[in-house]
Amino acid sequence: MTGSDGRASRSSFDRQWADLGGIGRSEETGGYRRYALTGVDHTLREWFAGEAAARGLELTTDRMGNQWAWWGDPDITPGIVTGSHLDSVPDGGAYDGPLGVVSAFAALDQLRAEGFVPARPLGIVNFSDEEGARFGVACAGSRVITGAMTPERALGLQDGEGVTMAEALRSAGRDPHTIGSDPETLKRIGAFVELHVEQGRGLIDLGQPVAIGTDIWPHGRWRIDFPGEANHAGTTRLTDRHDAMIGLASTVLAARSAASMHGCVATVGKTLLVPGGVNAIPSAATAWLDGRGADENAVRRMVTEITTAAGEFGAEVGEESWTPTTRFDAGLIGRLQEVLPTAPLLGTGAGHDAGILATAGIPSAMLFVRNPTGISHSPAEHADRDDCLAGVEALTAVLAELLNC
Ligand code: HGY
Ligand code: MN
Ligand code: MN
Ligand code: MN
Repeated sequence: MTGSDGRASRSSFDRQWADLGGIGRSEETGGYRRYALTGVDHTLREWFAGEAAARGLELTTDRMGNQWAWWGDPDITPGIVTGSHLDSVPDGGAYDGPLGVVSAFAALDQLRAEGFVPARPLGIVNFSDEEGARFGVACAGSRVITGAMTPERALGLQDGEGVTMAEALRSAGRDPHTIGSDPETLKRIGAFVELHVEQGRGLIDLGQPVAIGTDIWPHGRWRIDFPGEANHAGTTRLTDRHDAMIGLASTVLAARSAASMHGCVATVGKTLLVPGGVNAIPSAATAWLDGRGADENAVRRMVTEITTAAGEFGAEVGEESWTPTTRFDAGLIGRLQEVLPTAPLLGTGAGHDAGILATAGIPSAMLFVRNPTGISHSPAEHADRDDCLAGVEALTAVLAELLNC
């Protein structure tokens, strides 16, 4: 891979990035609203299919709607797969997900421009519903095809309007009965490398553009339902109130102190109040808790404390998803280190499809690209173009190594 001027990958990256930039972007906030099974999602999937077709790649869609674009036939030899996701959190940044997909196509273009002939297939994937922004469970696309989530559970998930995933699939013209685990797809993957914008400050502090991922912290999501009694905001005496919001507010503060006590992080980024009137005391309040930390037992202890605190207000706590500590494949990491000797090793507190595949036994690893703001899941998320191109170059070199045998 020496002597490459990288021109092919630079022009490919810039063109793709310009194409994607306007899809699902809010003029008002500058953030992205790219949610599963919506019109924007359909446009993104058409964009992905167009990029695959333009390169003569064989496009397949699996039993959860994940898209796979193949250079070579993975049914003859399992391939090397790269890629990521195109969906976002509400008002998310431009890079979380799309950087991995765009870099994958740009790396393929670079390999081809250099006359590289792979000894095994190269696949590029767009995982569906990685953020779980609409239906509440992250990595739904990779969880269902690996069996980490049953199709029944997925189909019953509801969005904020009460629309189930099954109904959303039907509205998108897809048969809900077709979703499920997909061993046919999984056996085509020899190894998976996901390039992703860093969602923290690690590379800023290390002064490097690219890192090799080592592991993903254990993390989970819990739904907490607080009971209450609707009543008039103006005429109801304080002593007569059964205000669901009080329990929620108190539990959020308890979560913060439990997190600090146990060296973890806890976030309540989504709540729902019923009836949701300014002058009506809430009869019900729901909080979704996101809990993570380097140590699984510490996270469990933190969540137990939060559950106890919520229980004092009569709340019910249900686990929505749990992902144990995920270590990426040591052998694969070793090969990435040979190709990228100056790249530091970096763990992450963010979940990724690479983690779900690794848990399913598929050799997986990640590359992270520096984010100078250190902020993610926000319009402030950023990666400088030079660092993005350094990521493409690193991914190209890694793929050349892995595709050579
Ligand atoms: O939530 C996460 O960690 C990932 O960005 N889905
Ligand atoms: Mn994300
Ligand atoms: Mn992501
Ligand atoms: Mn991901």
